[in-house]
Amino acid sequence: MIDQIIEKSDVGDVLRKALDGQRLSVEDGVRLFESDDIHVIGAVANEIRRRINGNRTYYVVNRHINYTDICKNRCTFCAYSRDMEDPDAYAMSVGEVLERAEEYYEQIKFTELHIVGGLHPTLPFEYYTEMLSTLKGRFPEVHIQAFTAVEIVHISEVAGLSVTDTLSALKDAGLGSLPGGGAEVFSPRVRGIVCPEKMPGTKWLQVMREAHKLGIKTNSTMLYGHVETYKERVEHMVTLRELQDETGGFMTFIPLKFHPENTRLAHLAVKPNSIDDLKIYSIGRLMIDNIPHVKVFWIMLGIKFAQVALSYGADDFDGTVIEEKITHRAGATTPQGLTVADLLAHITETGTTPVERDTVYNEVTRNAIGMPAIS
Ligand code: V47
Ligand code: SF4
Repeated sequence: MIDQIIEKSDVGDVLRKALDGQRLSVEDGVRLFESDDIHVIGAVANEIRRRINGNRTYYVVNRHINYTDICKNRCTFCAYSRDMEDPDAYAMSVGEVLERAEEYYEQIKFTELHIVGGLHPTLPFEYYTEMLSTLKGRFPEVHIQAFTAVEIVHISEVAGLSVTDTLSALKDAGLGSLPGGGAEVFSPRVRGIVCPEKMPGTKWLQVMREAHKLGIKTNSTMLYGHVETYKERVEHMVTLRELQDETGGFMTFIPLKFHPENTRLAHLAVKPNSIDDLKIYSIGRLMIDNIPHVKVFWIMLGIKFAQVALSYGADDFDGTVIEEKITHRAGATTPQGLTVADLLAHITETGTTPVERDTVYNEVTRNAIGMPAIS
């Protein structure tokens, strides 16, 4: 069936390569983005998704906490960050971070805390280690996924330590894995426009390499829909694929849809259209053949489209979240979080099978009173 469909497609030769397990080149990826044959591309991405993850759609019961919005970088795409003197700027104490975590633990027994923030100029190294050790002391079973590669470099500068020593110290304090943020688009041209103060993409990759060497798994992302070209998107994907060949430490690839409101890129005001959204998931699945999961962060994509993305290459629907500030300050109209019941309903509606996972993709089962166990 799929053979007949791809035969008629203008990108049939590229899709055939993907189905035969051959690697796609940058040129192949650009042709896929240029093609209008999105449903055929999606069908092939769905086939590959099924080969890797079957009919399963993973979800995680988690709680996001953004500990500070004060950031010295002030990327032009970011509506979340503030300067220290801004009246609504905030930085939580470790006690406040703990309180945030406590708020929902009794209700949903989350298995993951996802913690990221800005690059705060004065918080000391001990703030980060104490945050981790306090949370780990209180919630020993919960996996702490915290600090993007950009924060890790900032924390290492604050600490006066190498990246490796910083990662080791954070791991000893309770860090479980790194989220995928800060990658944006690796192209120096794009970074010069959207995040000129942010460290180069090569540094992001180096932090991930060091983390993987220490046995710390990580996610990977791409922020799309601003000034990047198709070629720059595909090159970003190939760069992730190359590092994954080397380390095997990436768990998932997460396309992040740019929200322009309240940002200094608001004048672009051309949000990626829905076809482009689907292409990102499908082409991401096809290009990056060695990262096992493609995650849809429904907060950024909207629930309905996130459901559709599950048939276009994505296999992971993240998560309960509970509180999200980064995209909501940039105009997102999605809810801040979802109940587990709603999450299950949204996944089930797609005809796929919801599977609760922990952060590193072990399956989770719950007993009669909702306590999680990893199987
Ligand atoms: O690096 C910032 C993005 C990232 C905007 O690893 C924006 O599981 C859209 O990385 N419009 C931080 N995106 C969040 C992040 C993340 C989120 C969910 C799950 C995971 C994971 C990671 O958010 C930043 C940047 O790429 N971002 N501003 C904006 N206006
Ligand atoms: Fe700071 Fe991250 Fe926002 Fe850039 S995206 S300004 S590094 S909080």
